[in-house]
Amino acid sequence: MAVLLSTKPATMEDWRTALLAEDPGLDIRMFPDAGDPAAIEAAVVWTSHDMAELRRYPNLRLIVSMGAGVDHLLRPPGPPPGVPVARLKDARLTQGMTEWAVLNVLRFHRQDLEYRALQAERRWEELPAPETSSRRVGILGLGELGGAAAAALLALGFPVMGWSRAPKQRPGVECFHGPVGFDTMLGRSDVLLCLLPLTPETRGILNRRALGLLPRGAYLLNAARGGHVVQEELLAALESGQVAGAALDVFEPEPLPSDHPFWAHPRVVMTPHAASITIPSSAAPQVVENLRRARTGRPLINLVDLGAGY
Ligand code: NDP
Ligand code: OXD
Repeated sequence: MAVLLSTKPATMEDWRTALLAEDPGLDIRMFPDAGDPAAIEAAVVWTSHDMAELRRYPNLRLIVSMGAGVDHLLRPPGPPPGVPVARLKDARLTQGMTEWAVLNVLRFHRQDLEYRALQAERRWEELPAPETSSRRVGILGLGELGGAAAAALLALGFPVMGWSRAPKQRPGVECFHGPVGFDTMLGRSDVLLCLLPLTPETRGILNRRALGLLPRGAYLLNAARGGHVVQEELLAALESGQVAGAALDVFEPEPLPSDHPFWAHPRVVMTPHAASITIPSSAAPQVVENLRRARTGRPLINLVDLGAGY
């Protein structure tokens, strides 16, 4: 089985090394040097890869995303018909996102923006002590990443709520689902963290209406996809004070143009889609496991539900 590998040039070699460390016998073809298209049976790809290109390989029987999100793989034309797509569920990816979530919840909770502004003015001024047990955190998406962030924030003493597509039960987390659950949770979220996949249902979900449901002065954290946020409506909510601050890791488009108002906004903290970065050596075992399963016709792991879009 030949495996097509396609990602940013800077990480291509790391991926090759990591996959070969798991299975030295793998026949890895580094895109665009695929060789005979008929030899390619699996493709391990990241956002840059064009799905139309994958239609060149008549014997392709597995596509593996190098990340948790697969929205880029599913947008038209989507994967070649009948070819399953697997995603990553990786402990280090989850750890990275948990750290980003905790960092940014604490940043706003502990008035870090305000203290930095005071420092810039050389003012020695104590602000009122924040109360953890009354800072309610709502998490959109209670999957691999949202579930782990919920557990970490609960352990710090925050009241945590979560919203998912199907009803869920998680110890200590107040769980919501559906449109009524969405409105109810947002109405109580002093901090809203978005960790949803980007699908037709969730695109633009953080719009004027949703931001208006939040308690005035709430904070927004988005590390899911830029397409979840209607960016100009978030800017308006920041200007009016409805949203007191935002930590944003993802944007549309990426990179965010250098003249976009988010860059210089005093209430916006940005990272360049780096909340959690896939580490090839951590992800490689599950990728190679799936390649073995595809080769031997066993059930694949971490499969994406192509109908649901995640
Ligand atoms: P999962 O698929 O494990 O979890 C997705 C969660 O979202 C599930 O709880 C699911 O509900 C819920 N959900 C999906 N659609 C809806 C909907 N229409 N209404 C309500 N809830 C919905 O994904 P992950 O946690 O692994 O990853 C989430 C996203 O994070 C990725 O898709 C990716 O976009 C982003 N990401 C960003 C990174 C970064 O560095 N910025 C790094 C990695 C991922 P249910 O449980 O009912 O299925
Ligand atoms: C992912 C990402 O989806 O890094 O894994 O954004």
